Amino acid sequence: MLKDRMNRRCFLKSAFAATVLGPAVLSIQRQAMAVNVSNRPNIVLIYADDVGYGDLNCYGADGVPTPNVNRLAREGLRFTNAYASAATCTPSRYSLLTGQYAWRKKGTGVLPGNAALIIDTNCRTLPAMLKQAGYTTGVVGKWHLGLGNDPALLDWNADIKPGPLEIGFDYAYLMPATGDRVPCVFVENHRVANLDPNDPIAVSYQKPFPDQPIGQSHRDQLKMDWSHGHNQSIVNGIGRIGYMSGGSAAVWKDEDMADRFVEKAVGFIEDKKDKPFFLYFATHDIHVPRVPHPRFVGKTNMGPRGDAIVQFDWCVGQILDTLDRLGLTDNTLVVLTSDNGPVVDDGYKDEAVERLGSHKPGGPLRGGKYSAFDAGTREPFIVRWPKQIQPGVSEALVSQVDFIASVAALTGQTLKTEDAPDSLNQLDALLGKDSVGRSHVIQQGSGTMAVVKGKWKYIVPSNGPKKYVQTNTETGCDTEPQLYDLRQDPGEKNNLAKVYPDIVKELGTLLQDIKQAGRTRL
Ligand code: NG6
Ligand code: CA
Repeated sequence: MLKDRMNRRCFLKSAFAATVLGPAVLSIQRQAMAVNVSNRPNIVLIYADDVGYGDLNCYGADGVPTPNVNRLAREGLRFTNAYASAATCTPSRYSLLTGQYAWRKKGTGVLPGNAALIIDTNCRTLPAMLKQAGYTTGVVGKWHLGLGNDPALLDWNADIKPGPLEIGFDYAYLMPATGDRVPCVFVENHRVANLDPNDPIAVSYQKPFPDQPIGQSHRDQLKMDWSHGHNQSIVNGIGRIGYMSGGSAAVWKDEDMADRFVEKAVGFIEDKKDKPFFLYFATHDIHVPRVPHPRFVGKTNMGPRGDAIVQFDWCVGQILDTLDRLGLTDNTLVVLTSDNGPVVDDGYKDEAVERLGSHKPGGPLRGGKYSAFDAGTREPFIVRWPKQIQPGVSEALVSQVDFIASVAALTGQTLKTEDAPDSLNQLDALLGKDSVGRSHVIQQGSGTMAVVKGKWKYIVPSNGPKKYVQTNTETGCDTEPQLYDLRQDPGEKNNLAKVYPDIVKELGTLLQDIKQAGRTRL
């Protein structure tokens, strides 16, 4: 302990502290000047799945009508340099809720559907902190952070814990992992919803259940065929990752999932509206399998992927309409963003590739989901709070990992050193009062990492494959160092590493220092 403290003191004195931690020190000062607590807004965080930088109308997509997201952008602040922490789901969500970069903790990669909870129940998470600030906290939608203590002991027919209720949420209605992973049931608080005790659920990620048809051998039974993976249990006519049996009454219908989540989210807002509330609304859209409700089918020319974007937009509209109806709009902070960048073929034959046309899911950016190139983690990001935020566009550099420190400042909570170690108070940036934001941000791709500082982006050399052939993703991996000028070259085409070796060195050292420090915020 003492040694740790002394190390920290030495560390503080280093040149690194002056250059890198400068903004962090500032952020602590700002935190001390917390906004008037009596002004606490409700907070709704709409977290899309796999929506890319170029997938929404207000970010340049013209083949997809997204009037509700457009409304949010018109009435709020639309960011052009906002990042998820990672290019896949679990690590981004882990960082969002804990304020710690996921790469600091082992076991935070994409989780199977029966994984144990990866967030320490002693951690002061975003919901735990907001609960202390007097908020009622709820999560509806995709979880993908594990449940229970031990996959071998997890019983889907009994109380399922620890989970969201043990890390600070008062209410939870969850898809446990992903739409393409078993178990395909919703968990409400500690229990599988609608479970018939006479038809118990069993889950395995090792072996199929006897006599059960699986996607690998029974393709003729599938209503949507797989292109890679997704060939294990067949649920609702769709091959999944993992095996499950039983629980027929509880098994979801993919077509109804958006309606179910909206119903639960709206119900939460209606029930909790008299006190400040925090709703984390994590949609399944537009992750695979993309099976929107029939009323959205054909709303675009892009097939299920485009139609799923329209369904996502409808969900956003339902939340905004509910806030209007209840007179909550003015004093509710709504944040809309996505967990990682876009992917077109993520394992099902849903015509996403064939019908993409001129649509660019990553907009002008290179790469996509899984990638250390910018499309992997640069996300649509819109913040609306009519009472406090002037509508417009912000180029400030912000990261989802900052959400907890920023909201702590907003609600008058002080973070301790051990809380949310990588989260910086960017409240001023989120409210449009600071157009700069962070000095740097770290991006976690699937095979390598990158750091953005000002206009520069450095990708660490690695031996990973340059391309994931099945998803057609450029990963950003290369054995050579890569340096891009994001301002001149947002598509990361022109590697300047050999031209500016000093900048390569500086950013490499910055990344190393942040890794070694174990934290970003002082
Ligand atoms: C991959 C899946 C992909 C998706 C991803 C996680 C296969 C072949 N691919 O392993 O379909 O589920 O994991 O996506 O199984 S995420 O958005 O939840 O991170
Ligand atoms: Ca995702």
